[in-house]
Amino acid sequence: MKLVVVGFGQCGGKIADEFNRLNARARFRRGIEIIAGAFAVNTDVADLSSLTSIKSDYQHRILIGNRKTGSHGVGKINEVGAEMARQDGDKVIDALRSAARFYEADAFLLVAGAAGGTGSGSIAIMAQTIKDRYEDKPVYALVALPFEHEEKTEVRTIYNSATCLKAVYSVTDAVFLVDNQRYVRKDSSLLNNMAAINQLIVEPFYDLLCTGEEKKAKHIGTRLLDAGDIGQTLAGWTVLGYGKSQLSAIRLPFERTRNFRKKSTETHKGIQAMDEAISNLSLRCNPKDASSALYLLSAPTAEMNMDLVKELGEYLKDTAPEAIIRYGDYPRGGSTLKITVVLSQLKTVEKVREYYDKIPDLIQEKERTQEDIEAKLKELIDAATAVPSLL
Ligand SMILES: Nc1nc2c(ncn2[C@@H]2O[C@H](COP(=O)(O)OP(=O)(O)OP(=O)(O)O)[C@@H](O)[C@H]2O)c(=O)[nH]1
Ligand SMILES: [Mg+2]
Repeated sequence: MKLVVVGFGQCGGKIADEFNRLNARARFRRGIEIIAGAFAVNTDVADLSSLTSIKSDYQHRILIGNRKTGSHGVGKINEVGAEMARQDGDKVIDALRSAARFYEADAFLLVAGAAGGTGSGSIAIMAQTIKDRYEDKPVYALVALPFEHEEKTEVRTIYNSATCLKAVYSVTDAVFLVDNQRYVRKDSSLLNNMAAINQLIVEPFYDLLCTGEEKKAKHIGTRLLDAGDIGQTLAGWTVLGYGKSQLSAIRLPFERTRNFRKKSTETHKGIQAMDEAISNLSLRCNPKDASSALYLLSAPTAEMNMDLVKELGEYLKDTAPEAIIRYGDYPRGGSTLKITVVLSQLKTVEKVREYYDKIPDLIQEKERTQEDIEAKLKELIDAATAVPSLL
């Protein structure tokens, strides 16, 4: 599956940059392309300059709203981000079309941080513009949710996240939710290491996108997971994750498992990798809420066997009993077994619900603060009545 990836704002741009690196890896290591074009859109010229992988011309690093924002971002006011996208949407479309491989793309993936200004405000507007223009290609979004400390300390965080999520959900085919806080769970040093977090965010897409693009028979599994399967699975709120197990020794491809004990160890390793994928999902959710799911087993040919595929399917069925499950096997890798899991069509997502539920109080508080400011200003003006005027 080939994607056109477009990042909005700083967060979106950095993650799109990481997708472009993922493509370079696929090209050099596997001789295939998985990204049909990578772009960054921002109101901030410095953010665009800090990217390293996306082509540095103005057709790939697209500056929007420069007169109004002075090329310095929109300072967390996502309504301004939305306005800039409305004004400069055509500029973005023209740039996307200029990509050499644009027409090879199976889908669009738009990326942004929910809590910022530019990305949070512009992603849904651009998703809508792209959808109207290219009706035959699905438009997916990947939205990064803020860290806990941002939710506690920055007033606009919740407001921006809720408005962004509502808008994005209503105009895209599926929304990948990625919770920044999840990535610092096990390793708090990551809190200040966005580059490392971004690598973890894009990693589950690697095999998922590569498998359908393989041309050599030896890398095509008995059950190929292609763009069609992925498209059938993805709808609405979506999470993904991956896990891996180290295989003990590299075996030659013809040396298939005959020994039942060895076979059960492999199955065990497969389940262990799937378990890791599920506990590392990009956002904490209840898998029982998923109406569709997929898993991709990627391992050396010698390690693949139908028992393993079957057991993995049963395991996922137990975890997400209401989901229609699609799967694929991907003969790749030397000594690791990898499992990628996607849970989609989630009926409800607690984290999103929490943002929405906080909005009425936030709006009331905002109105109260505004009234308070106006009352204080009026008091000061009244107190100046007796002061002679110089004007
Ligand atoms: N995962 C990830 N999150 C990021 C990154 N950069 C910023 N964020 C998160 O994104 C949110 C802030 O959004 P930004 O993308 O910086 O804001 P922006 O869209 O550039 O908007 P303005 O700067 O206000 O114009 C915060 O929740 C950050 O934690 C990144 O590289 N990776
Ligand atoms: Mg910015």
